[in-house]
Amino acid sequence: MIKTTEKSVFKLPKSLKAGMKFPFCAGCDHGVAIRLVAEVLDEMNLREKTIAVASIGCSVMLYDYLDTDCVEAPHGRALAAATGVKRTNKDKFVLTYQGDGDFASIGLAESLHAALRGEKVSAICINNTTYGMTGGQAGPTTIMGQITKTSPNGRNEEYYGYPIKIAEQVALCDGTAYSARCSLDSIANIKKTKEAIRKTFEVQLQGLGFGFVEILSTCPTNWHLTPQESHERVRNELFQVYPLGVYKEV
Ligand SMILES: Cc1ncc(C[n+]2csc(CCOP(=O)(O)OP(=O)(O)O)c2C)c(N)n1
Repeated sequence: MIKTTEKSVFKLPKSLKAGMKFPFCAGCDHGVAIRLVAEVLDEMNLREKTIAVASIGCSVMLYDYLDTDCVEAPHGRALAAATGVKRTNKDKFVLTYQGDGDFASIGLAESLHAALRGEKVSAICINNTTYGMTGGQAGPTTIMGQITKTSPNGRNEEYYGYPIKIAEQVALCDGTAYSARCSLDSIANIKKTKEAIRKTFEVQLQGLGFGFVEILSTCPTNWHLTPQESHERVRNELFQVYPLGVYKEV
């Protein structure tokens, strides 16, 4: 046998399909987020009992890359689908992976009512402050002054109203057991995001109620910024509007 002193420093999580390349734009955080979900599923030994619900938007890619059972929900309906999946399969582990448009615009009723009902599912929302897949229109989390395809002069309160603070709103629901906002702009914050995902999964396993994590994310293509500038925007502009932290923990 050949002896080697080399140490393995990288291993593909079992919960990610082997031999696939993420299709995301350069600098998009979706790939990091999906990888973290897969790592936590592996570490908590949940892969075999997971049914993931993918939504519409760039988050739909979860369906192709996560090596667990998956269903695909129409735009905004991920938490309605997840409710049905969990209630009829109580022994399964059920998670949703959604964009902010999916979770907090077209799906706002489904999302908040799942939290109010205290559905024992885990929801992950990738907040990139725009409708990414359809080309960068204004979404529910587009911040004041942000220029998008449908707010060419910047978002203003008179025409568009104000952005929604998702993690805070979810925390207000009595059925919510955990709600946090994280970011993927630095190694330290990636580690915190992984811990928040783990916590979100734990509250489901403990039957405590609805678990939620909002992840501030980049969209370099539609923000017209480089990957590096995009993370700077997250730090310099988004952190003020969307402070990181745990908003509820039962
Ligand atoms: C019922 C319905 N309405 C609209 C669309 C068009 N649509 C597809 S993706 C998308 C935007 C998704 O934005 P978001 O949820 O923020 O996710 P992102 O792509 O930014 O990750 C829209 C409006 C659709 N597919 N179905």
